[in-house]
Amino acid sequence: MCHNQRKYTPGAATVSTLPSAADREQLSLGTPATGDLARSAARVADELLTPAAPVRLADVVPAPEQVRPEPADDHLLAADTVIRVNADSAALAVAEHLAELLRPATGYPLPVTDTADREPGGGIVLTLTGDETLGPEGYRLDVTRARVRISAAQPAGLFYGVQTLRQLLPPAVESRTPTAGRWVLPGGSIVDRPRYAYRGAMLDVARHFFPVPDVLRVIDHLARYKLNQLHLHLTDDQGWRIAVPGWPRLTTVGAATEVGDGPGGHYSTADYRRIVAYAATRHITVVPEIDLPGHTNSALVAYGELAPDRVAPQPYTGTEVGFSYVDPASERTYQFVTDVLGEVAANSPGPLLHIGGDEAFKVKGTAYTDFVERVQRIVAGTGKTVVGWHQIAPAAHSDGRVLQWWGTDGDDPATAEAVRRGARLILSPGNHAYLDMKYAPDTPLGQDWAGLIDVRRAYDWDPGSHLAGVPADAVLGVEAPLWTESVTTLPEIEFMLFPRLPALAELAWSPRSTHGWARFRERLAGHGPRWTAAGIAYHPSPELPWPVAAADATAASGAAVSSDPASAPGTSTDPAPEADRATDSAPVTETAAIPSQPRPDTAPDPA
Ligand code: TNX
Repeated sequence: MCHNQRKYTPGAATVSTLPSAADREQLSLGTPATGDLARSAARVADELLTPAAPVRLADVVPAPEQVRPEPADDHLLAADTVIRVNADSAALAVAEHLAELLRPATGYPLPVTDTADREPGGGIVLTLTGDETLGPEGYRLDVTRARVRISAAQPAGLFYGVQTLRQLLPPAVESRTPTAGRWVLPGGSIVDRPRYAYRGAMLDVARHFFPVPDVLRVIDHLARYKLNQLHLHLTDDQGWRIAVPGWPRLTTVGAATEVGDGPGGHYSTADYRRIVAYAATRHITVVPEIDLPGHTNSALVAYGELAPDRVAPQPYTGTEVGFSYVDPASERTYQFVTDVLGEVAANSPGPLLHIGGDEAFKVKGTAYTDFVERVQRIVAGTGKTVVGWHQIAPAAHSDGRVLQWWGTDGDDPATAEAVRRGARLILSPGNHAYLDMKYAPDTPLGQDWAGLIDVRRAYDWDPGSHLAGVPADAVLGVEAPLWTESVTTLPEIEFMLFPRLPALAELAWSPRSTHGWARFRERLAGHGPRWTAAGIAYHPSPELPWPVAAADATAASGAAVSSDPASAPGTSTDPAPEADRATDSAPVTETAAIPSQPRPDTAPDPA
């Protein structure tokens, strides 16, 4: 699929053909993720046996704003370490989250007490301070021999400080079973705040449906890298995934398909609320998307009355786009849209509601802009702020509206003009941020219409100056979308997310002054053993200097691991969301917690 075919051309009536026939065959067969996934599986076993290098304060991803190491001030956690926090319910929840992260591997009880205000002393202290200079999401971390202190103005800042703290412990802290180790944190201090307020990832649960536990685990992955938005692409031609009272056939009929011949599925209201609530515990806001007026075949299958000819089409399980639409000339359509958006808004505490708007190739000119403008008013009526793919740019401005730019050439006058009229932007450039693109020609999953996206390509661009004619202050942030035409399982999601998601997270969080591929690839490679310990099925990108001993061992063992994605790395150790993890029943295993070796030399930077 070439990118020109996918660019929105007002008035173009083409049904855009997505992947080639060969690609499609591969997609609908749910091609076993061979090669890379298998090599990745081999690495899992090897890395768990490889002693990890000591973690340095400057190894954090995303790079913090300021880092001041004090090597003489390392802090050793102990079996009697206590976590102390202010008597504030949101801060207490962060402290409890920290304890839950650390208890399984350390086997320490790590009691949480609300005595941070009263008692001086050691251990881990989380304090809410009045220091507004840190902003709503910033934090300060001070590691000394005597104590580890995270301070922040808001609970979100404490939460991000906790994610940093977690990365400073040896990789085996990610293990779900007690692991013998010296739980050392490198001494010094970090002062940190995000560059952008919007730091997101998108999961397409429409092309393939993913059950709630998979989504919760993806939320955990976002939280590790300080992302704060999960955009859920809830509806598309191949399936409708969210229950709407009064429109039962959306889920009994519209949800029963997905790409290929899988059974589909949907989220009940309770499921959706569970996702939203779990995300909130990770300081992540769900941005729900109902894609309109195109990408609606599944709705039309359920309710033919919404179709322009009032005839329900056949279910669609292929991967083409641009052929379906709800009738923009029918009042019934607006009743439908009002009910659906009202329901989704009611269950979504966040401020944003995404209306899609992409690739409605058959709704042209003013029929399209009139439709978008009316839907923008419906969104405003729910009290939410509208987001749409950048194709909605030609529609009139509405208060606060946000465009999500997914183009590939950085020069888009229609979007720049919408920004001049007041729109703000989320940047998801297809050729840098699209996590459904292949890493390399031989990547067993994914597409390539926007190009190949290796880790460096995901990392090497600047959201602040990416789009011509758009001032830096119009950019709300960055989002990495994962479309799932070819992605069918949780390990496959992880394979496409890691290691690129952390690269995009760094663009969204870190000040531009920290940007640099040579150091980034080293910092990121150091996370490989962490992902292994967490059972994450990552792609072992050849661009990164993975810890040497593990790389050698992988080469020696070859790729002789099953090519069945079901045995891919992420499934090797039951990839449960953190909330579902067992904490204290498992046996003690000796793994990589003891930082007994200096950091191995890494491969020279090819740059
Ligand atoms: C474009 S990006 C789409 C999606 C596809 C994706 C595949 C956008 C708004 N629309 O419908 O899934 O390409 O890469």
